[in-house]
Amino acid sequence: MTLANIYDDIYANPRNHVDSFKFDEEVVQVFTDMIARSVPGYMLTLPLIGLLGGKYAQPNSRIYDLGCSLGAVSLSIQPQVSAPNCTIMAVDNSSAMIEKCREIIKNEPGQTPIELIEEDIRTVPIENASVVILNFTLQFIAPAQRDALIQIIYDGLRPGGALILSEKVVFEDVGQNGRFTDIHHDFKRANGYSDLEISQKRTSIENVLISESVPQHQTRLAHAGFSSAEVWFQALNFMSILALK
Ligand code: GEK
Repeated sequence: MTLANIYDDIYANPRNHVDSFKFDEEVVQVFTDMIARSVPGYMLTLPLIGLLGGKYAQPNSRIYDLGCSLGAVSLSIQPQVSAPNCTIMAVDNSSAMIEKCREIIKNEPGQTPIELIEEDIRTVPIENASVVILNFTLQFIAPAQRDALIQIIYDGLRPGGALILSEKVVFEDVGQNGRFTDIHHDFKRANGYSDLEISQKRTSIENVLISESVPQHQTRLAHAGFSSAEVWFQALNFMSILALK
C-alpha cells in the first residue's frame, strides 16, 4: 500500500491559540503517520478489517467505507473481496483527503472498483450494502445525530450484512477511564510525541472528537435492529465492534 508517510509534527511548537482540529491539507500530509502513532492497534486492525470485509461482502452489492480518509480501509478490503460485481464506495467530506486518496488509489487497481465520493456521511444514500465500515469516523459526528446515521446504515444493509464500527471509547468506571487515558498518552510518548504535542492535540480535538462507551454503542446498534454487536478488537480506549443485520 502506498500511503504518504510524512512525520507528524503539527503540534510540536507552542501555540498561543490552539484551533479546533480540521482534516485540512496540513493534516492530510501527515495523516498516515499521525493515526499510526496515535491510535493503538490501527495498523494491526487494517488487514483484519480487510478479512471481515471480504467475508461479509455479498455478490452484486456495495461496500461503504464511511470517512475513508486516504483509503486505507478500502485498500485493505479490495483484495479480499471474492464476491463478484461489488463496488467499494469510499466517502469523505474533506476535499483535501479525497484529493490525496484519489492519487493513492489510482496506483492500486483491483478487481473490485473503488468509487470516491466527496460528501457528508450523514447525507450520502446507503443502498444495497453488504458491508459498511465506520473506522474512527462516528466519533466526529455530533452525538445527537448518531442514532439517525446508524439507522440509515442499518436500513441500507442487506440481511446478513455487517457494520464494522471502530471508535475511541470512554469507560463508565472513572478509575479505568483515567488509567487507560494515561496509558494511551504513554503510548503516544513512546511513539515520539512530546507532552506539549499531546496536550495541544488534546485541546484541538476536545470538542471535535466525542467518545461514548462500548455499552452506549451497543445499545444504539441494538435499537437500530442489529441482531448482534460484538467487540472483536480492543487496545486500551480504542475498540472495534462487528454488528450483524
Ligand atoms: C482510516 N477511516 O484510515 N462526513 C464525511 N466524512 C467525515 C465526516 C462527515 N460528516 N466527519 C469526519 N469525516 C479512516 C480514518 S479519520 C479518523 C478516519 C481520525 C472524515 C474526516 O474528514 C476524516 O477523513 C475521517 O472522517 C476520520 O481507517 O482521524 O481519527
